[in-house]
Amino acid sequence: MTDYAPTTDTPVSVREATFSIWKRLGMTTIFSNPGSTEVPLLRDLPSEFNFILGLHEASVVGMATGFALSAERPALALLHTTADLGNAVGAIATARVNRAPLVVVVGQEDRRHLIHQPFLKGELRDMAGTYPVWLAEPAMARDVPSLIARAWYEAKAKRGPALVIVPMNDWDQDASPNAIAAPIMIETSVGGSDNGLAQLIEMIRVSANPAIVVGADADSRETWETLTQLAEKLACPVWQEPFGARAGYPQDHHLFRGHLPSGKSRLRTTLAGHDLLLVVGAPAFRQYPYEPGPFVNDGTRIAIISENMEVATSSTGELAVIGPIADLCLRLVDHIDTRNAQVRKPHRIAPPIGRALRAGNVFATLADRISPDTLIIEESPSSRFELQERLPARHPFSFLSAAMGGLGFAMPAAIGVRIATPRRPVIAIVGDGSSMYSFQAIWSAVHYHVGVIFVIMNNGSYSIMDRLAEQSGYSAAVWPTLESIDICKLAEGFGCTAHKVATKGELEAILDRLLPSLDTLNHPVLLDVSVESDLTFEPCLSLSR
Ligand SMILES: Cc1ncc(C[n+]2csc(CCOP(=O)(O)OP(=O)(O)O)c2C)c(N)n1
Ligand SMILES: [Mg+2]
Repeated sequence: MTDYAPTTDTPVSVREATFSIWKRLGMTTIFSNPGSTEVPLLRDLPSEFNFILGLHEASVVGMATGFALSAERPALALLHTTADLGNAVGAIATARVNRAPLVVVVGQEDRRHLIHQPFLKGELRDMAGTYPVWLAEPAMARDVPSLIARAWYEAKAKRGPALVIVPMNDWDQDASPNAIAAPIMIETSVGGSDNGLAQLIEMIRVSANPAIVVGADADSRETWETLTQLAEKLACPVWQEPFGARAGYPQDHHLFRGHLPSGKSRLRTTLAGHDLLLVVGAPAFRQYPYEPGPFVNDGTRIAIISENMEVATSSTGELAVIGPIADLCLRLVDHIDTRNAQVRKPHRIAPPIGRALRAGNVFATLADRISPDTLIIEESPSSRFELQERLPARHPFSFLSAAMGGLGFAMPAAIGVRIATPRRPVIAIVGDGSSMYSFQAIWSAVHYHVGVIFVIMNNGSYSIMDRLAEQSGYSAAVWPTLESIDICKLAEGFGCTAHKVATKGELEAILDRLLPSLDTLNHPVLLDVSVESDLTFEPCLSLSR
């Protein structure tokens, strides 16, 4: 898939990986006025490259600008740290205003002694001001090839100079442990351009066993409809991205298989056997925590459909098509053949057994009672995966969570949703610890008569942090428990109706009382539900399928 094989044991240097990307992207003409920071890159330049020296940096960038405008594709300029970039700023500004796509690589001193302010160290990030359309500094050497590929896409899409700052010792580092975090090819499907669509159709046509991976950006009625048609026509399984903030597919549909694991080894196992992954409205792939190795096994091709440039350019895969998702999926449906479906029976997971109330019991009790259009806003860290399995999204916009993991979102967001759509049933499911970040939002709900139910999963602790501490070998967590907080009293202090719930019977009784008229509820209700911590927490384990 990439021009070098990131999964093999053969080390590939950052320099070699970058050369292969430049060749692939047609950037074999290098305009430069080099210095010492460029020597490691330019040593033994492969014969395919054409090096053009400019005697001042304005000439270097000026020539690259003319080249880009005439060739109608990004041109490559290579500059030498502060002095070069400083001299080139005027020409970079001109390139921006002339709408010339440029990839500008700026050399930096050796990373290993930047801390000691070495000779030639550049304060480069802000030097060209706001003239670059995009700028990146690699956190690690092996990120350089991915960022250079992304710079190409950004320069092309935004038609201006995209800068990448590269410390000189990065070029000889090993690039191989990571796949390139940019697709090999990006096509934009606007104004009737069908190039990307044609490639997608061909990738699907030759695949024997495709699967679809959906994400938050596919959460709309239109996209759900077209994706369902697409999956049914392909008779293929559909997975939801890990840590997605919204649901990209009806999760009660017979082809839905669940949420993908977020670690690479389990991701590979889950997706084994598929020769094509069509990733729609999601990055390929969001991960947590870090695990070495490739995302997928050899032989699995990846194509991405996205409306979001950043998601597309930072995904690993063979092809990304940027355009309106529902429209692209519909056009795929029109162009692909129907395959034979093997229908699997939906699998219902039994609630956990035992006397103490567990998160699984709370979600199973809710699942039996909520209407399909209920919006569940999730902020319950240690039980998120169980929640997603037991409370499948059945309507568009019926699952919502904070996309970047910051706590304090669910309670105010639930209130905002209900203010925007006053009869929409809204339930926020929030950890006891998480509830503290925005608890005062309850005051607004009380004051403005907003009918939201807050279900507080009270396990008396930062349970997920406790599990992570155990897994990291702490003898004991340094943070205390939260048992002393009386959540009901806090809510009542804000004037909110609140109930303590300790048993399944109590939970059923209160939900049976509240849920039938949730659409007309005109004040917030908080349920402080005592649950036992799940002592076997593992991120994104699929319970059901
Ligand atoms: C604003 C913010 N601060 C801190 C964190 C780190 N953090 C993630 S989960 C967590 C504990 C959550 O506890 P709780 O809501 O009780 O959920 P539980 O793990 O018990 O299910 C913390 C502090 C964060 N994600 N966001
Ligand atoms: Mg907790």
